[in-house]
Amino acid sequence: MKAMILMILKSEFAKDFETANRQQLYYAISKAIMTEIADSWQTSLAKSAKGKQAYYFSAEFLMGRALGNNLLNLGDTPEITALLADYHIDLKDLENQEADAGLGNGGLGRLAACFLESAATMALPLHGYGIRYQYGLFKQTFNDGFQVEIPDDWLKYPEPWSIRRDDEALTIHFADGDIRAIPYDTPIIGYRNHQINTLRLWQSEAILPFDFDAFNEQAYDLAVAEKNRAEAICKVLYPNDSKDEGKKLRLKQQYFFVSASLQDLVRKFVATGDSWECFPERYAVQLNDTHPVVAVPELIRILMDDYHIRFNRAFKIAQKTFAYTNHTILQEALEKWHISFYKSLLPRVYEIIQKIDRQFMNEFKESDMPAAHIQQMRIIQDHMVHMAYLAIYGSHSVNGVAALHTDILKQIALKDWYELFPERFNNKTNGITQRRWLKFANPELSALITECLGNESWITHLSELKGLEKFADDEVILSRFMAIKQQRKQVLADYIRENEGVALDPKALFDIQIKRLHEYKRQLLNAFQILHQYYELLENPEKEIVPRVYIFGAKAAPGYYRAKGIIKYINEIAKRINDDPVVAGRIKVHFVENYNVSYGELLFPAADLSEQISTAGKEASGTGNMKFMLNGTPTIGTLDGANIEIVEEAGIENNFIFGAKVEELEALNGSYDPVEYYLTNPKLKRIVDTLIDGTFSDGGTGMFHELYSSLMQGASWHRADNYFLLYDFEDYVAAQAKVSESYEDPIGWARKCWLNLANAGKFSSDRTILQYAEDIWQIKSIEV
Ligand code: GL9
Repeated sequence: MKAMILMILKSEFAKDFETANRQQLYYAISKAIMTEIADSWQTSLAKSAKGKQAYYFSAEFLMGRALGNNLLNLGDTPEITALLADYHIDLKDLENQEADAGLGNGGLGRLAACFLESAATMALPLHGYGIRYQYGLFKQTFNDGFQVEIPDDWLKYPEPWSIRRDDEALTIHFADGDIRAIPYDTPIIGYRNHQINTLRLWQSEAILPFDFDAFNEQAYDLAVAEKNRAEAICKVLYPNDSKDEGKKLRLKQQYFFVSASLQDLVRKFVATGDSWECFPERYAVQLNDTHPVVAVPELIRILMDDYHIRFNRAFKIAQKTFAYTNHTILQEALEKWHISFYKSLLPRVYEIIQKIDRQFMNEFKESDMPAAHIQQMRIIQDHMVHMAYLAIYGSHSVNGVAALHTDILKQIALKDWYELFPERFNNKTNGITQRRWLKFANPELSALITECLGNESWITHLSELKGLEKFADDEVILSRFMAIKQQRKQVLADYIRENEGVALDPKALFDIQIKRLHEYKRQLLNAFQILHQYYELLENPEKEIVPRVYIFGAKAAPGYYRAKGIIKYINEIAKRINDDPVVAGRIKVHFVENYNVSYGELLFPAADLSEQISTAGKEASGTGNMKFMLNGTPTIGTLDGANIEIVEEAGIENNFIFGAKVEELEALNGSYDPVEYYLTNPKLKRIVDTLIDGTFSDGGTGMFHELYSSLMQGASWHRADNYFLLYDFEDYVAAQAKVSESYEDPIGWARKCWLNLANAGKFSSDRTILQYAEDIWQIKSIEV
């Protein structure tokens, strides 16, 4: 290993151990690992190819860093440890050289990453297909409290974890010309089981790098026009979380990676010489939200046009191959494409979609379903292609991502579809991988768990954490547990002081809300509660309270004006509170910059309280909630998404549940008037008024006033206080008071934390992925 690393340093950089810099060392070690695993990777792929395999089609894979996790999953690498010791190099230091692979927006993309890791660990033949964006999700900085976006140039330094395979490149046809799709393969390493799956990301390139004729005539822009057109497709990840942009380039991205991936599968299948009916017996394809749903007509197109299969037969093959996961019911997220885009960009695919739409009509016009309902379910409607409808009709399975979410799909959002195809609907509650989110992010707690349970089996069988319950009253264990929490809080505080220049007291309660910035997630409700605490202290300066540090981490989509207003507002609140000597040592507020996967690895283990306060019915599942729980952190939250299942497992008495339930909000049936709450609750009014009375400055942008209007007035496209902040405010304040009260009893608090950890077993993505494998894909674990 040492010789190999040295060789890479020499061949790639003409350096050695003494002269190489950290980035070069990181690269050389990573490449050496790639060399080490090459044989296992080949063997795994060959074994997998013998049976049925599953493919996760996703526009997003939020992988984060690879080095630390790969070392963890591979197990002992004494050569590397010795080498680092010899040259006094800290492994963490090297890990920090790696750029996060931030090719995703949030939960949906990170779920894809957890699934790949869990599948490899469970030895399931599941591979990922996606896009190799040149720029991932933007980096966030703050300028005077305003979010500023910076391009995420994650490929600036050589990227060791992927292999470019020019020999497997494919051609993709668009109406405005063909382009090449080049695969880059990244190994997905199972936990100490020699199973290695593949994430294949496609990069778009021009067929010819430049036009010599144009070049000779000195028309340089024209000479590279084709290259620019092709490379534009993979240039950047669209930074929207749960919002459909309806941009033509986005449709190009989707079709590009879907067509390449399907061509890749068809090419492999043709080599087997089997009959086409066997295609779904060899390949299962999971469509991660509607982003890859153009796969349905594209597979039919390939079968019809390249292999002369009739439409009906091709449709059935597609239907048996595809399964669709819905990740949100937010209306603005449901993708609809104007037919003019399809006609101009993908005319043949559009013809196939028309055939599918017509077949749907013909199939159901004589059913029990009223004709008007069928009309509302048309795949092509009002000159738009409805991707979710195309997905449901063109696949054999439709799943939601938490029990409540699946119920809402069946009873409300997709009610008509559920009536037509009840057998297609199923739930797969999300999960997270405990290797990254506990073993790697919190090694101290992992060691304590292993000590208590007597073995490490929980690392691949998370429900064994249940065995920790018997230590719930063991004060020695609980105090060691809380000491570890303290240590993780110190590590986080040190990091924030060094990188962001803010001192946080690790003895205070760390109350953390980290997730994308969205109105439905209600960071603004959290901010209002903080202001409430602040004003209470100003009124009673001597009041003793549990000291708290409120930590936020969130990126706002660059075009989401309101979300950016909320960031600025929280930063203004932070400035005011942190500068006020009256509350010093009692409340502090900090918004971390550039929250991403690596930052999450520091934040989740350091939390005392997990904020999961979305409006009931809006958060399909949430997965951050599970990461906190797994690190022994109680939730303050609404009965939304997977929170419901979390308290079912951990006990409602060990969490802090508040707020309206879905049924309650439904029953209001539009009669809710936030102004009433505002006028009848002077404390609340005073807080909401800080948006307009000059308490805080929005730099003259009008952002705060706009936030105020969104709460008080509504607009043509939404009701006033659409997300019920004022409705839930009082209950939230009361729940926060209970948190403080509970925290004052250290043993009682530790017990709550411990019981959350002990009951986190259900939320392993190992469980989730095994359910997909069994219920939807019908794939089996490989003998390893
Ligand atoms: C999301 C949901 O909003 C989350 O509640 C859910 O946990 C994840 C994973 O299933 O999916 N749907 C969605 O569009 N996003 C989610 O996080 N947003 C993005 O990450 C793009």
